[in-house]
Amino acid sequence: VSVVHSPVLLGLGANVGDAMTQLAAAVELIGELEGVTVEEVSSVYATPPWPPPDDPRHVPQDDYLNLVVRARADIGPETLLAATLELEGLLGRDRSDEQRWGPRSIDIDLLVHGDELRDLPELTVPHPRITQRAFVLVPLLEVWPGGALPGDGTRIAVALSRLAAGGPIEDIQLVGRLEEAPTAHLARPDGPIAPAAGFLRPGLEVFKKVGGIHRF
Ligand code: A4P
Ligand code: MG
Repeated sequence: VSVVHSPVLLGLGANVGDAMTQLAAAVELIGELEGVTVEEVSSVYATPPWPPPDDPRHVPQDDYLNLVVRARADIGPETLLAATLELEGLLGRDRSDEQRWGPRSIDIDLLVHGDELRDLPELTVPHPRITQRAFVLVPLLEVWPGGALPGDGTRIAVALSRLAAGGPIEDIQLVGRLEEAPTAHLARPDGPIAPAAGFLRPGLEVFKKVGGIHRF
């Protein structure tokens, strides 16, 4: 496991059920991962589904709520992704019942993991579609204003201005802060969370014990 001191950025989205509660729960659980410290959470934005309606890949669905989390991690990208995939399942996401770019109760994308570069189907980092998505770039710029993508070094601000040159981004609406959301109570699963499968090495304890009711 590599020790990473450059920031980790995670993109979260939800458009099924109580999206605000799902986002709040996901942020809380990310902060409880062993080896992960959440440093900054962006505002919440309401965003139209991507790809847009004039794109043949568009899926008609409700608007999303999106935010970006900036964190420090001393776990590598494979371990972190395994953990966030596990969190998605814990929060009720059922991937067997999904369409690409279709509606989802919670989606956690690993956008950037320090200077790490991966180019595999199961893990591509930086996330390959960051620069096409205002719903990622706007909250990303908020929490990482001087940020640049490892690899080609594209600055977030430059990527956003390029995207804006190609079409409107004013559809991205500021909703507010997670901590202002009216989701005061959140039922949490009891007991320890099962360790993630997949990339996780046997014996590695990713999760701290969580349980009970948390307040936001
Ligand atoms: N995977 C590879 N690299 C990564 C990475 N960097 N982060 C693999 C996360 N996952 C990564 O994930 C499918 C597989 O991708 C995972 O098993 C993992 O091993 P997925 O979440 O089902 O992704 P996907 O839908 O196939 O593709 P993509 O492009 O990641 O889609 P999104 O972003 O997850 O699409 N519109 C708005 N406005 N807001 C949204 O949040 N989200 C989506 C979902 C579509 N449109 C949206 C939004
Ligand atoms: Mg995803």
